[in-house]
Amino acid sequence: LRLETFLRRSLEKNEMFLNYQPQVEIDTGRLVGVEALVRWNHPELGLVPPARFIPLAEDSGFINQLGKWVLDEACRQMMRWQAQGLHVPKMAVNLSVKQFERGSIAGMVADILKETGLEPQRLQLEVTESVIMNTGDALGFINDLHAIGVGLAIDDFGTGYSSLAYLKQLPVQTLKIDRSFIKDISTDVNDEAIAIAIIQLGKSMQLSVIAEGVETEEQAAFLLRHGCKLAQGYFYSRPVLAQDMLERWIDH
Ligand code: G
Ligand code: G
Ligand code: MN
Ligand code: NA
Repeated sequence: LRLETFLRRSLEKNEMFLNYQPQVEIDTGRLVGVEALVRWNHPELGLVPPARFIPLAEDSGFINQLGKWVLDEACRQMMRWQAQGLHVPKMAVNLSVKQFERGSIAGMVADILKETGLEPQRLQLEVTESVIMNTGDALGFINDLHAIGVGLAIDDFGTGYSSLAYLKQLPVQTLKIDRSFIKDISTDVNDEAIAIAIIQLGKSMQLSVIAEGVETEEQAAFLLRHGCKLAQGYFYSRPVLAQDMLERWIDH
């Protein structure tokens, strides 16, 4: 309960900030985008992990305010990097199921894009399979988002229950292979089979596929060999501050 009280005041107290994790093209090492990941630094509690506060924010409804703040901050950061000479092609932002339950969020997203000046095609919204399957009118909301020109990615792909028939109807451009399948990719035959199946699925449905949680060169090589061109994970970079992005990626 104390945590919830603290959480409610976190935004006004400027305790939230964003980290950015690079997404790269495996064979060239080229930066193709970043994923924004929210962090909460409380003066007494220290860094509270998102796994603790995101569910709490979802239960209390605070996620709507927080989600809006994250989106706004992430879009503003794209414009700041641009002004500093760093072109980051795409910004990926996670959406929570609760942000859909309120009704169409396309209006909110459109307002933020307009205010910040970020081109819609440079924003990619990540939704998990379970969000899509468990939200009554997910297809409607996703179509609304598609209509304003933003990209959509299915996060943690392979862990939910999306039927392929349903997937076919969704205007998504990207599948993110869940990191649980990448972890033992070269030693566990089941994980290997799942990863390969997702890569093939992406190829046949003309979707781009990005592997999450890539930690080793072997994993990257395996993915590339099987036709997965994009990756994100500690092998390339941990989630970092905006300033670190600038130092590491400018002129690349
Ligand atoms: O770094 P990692 O510990 O950041 O993130 C843990 C979980 O928190 C992930 O499942 C991630 O999707 C989620 N998460 C991180 N940032 C956000 C955000 O801005 N919004 C939502 N809804 N989830 C987020
Ligand atoms: O659920 P989602 O994919 O949005 O969350 C991303 C989460 O994965 C974040 O917690 C992020 O810190 C974490 N992450 C990113 N790269 C790696 C990695 O290479 N290994 C592990 N174990 N976690 C990672
Ligand atoms: Mn994600
Ligand atoms: Na994920």
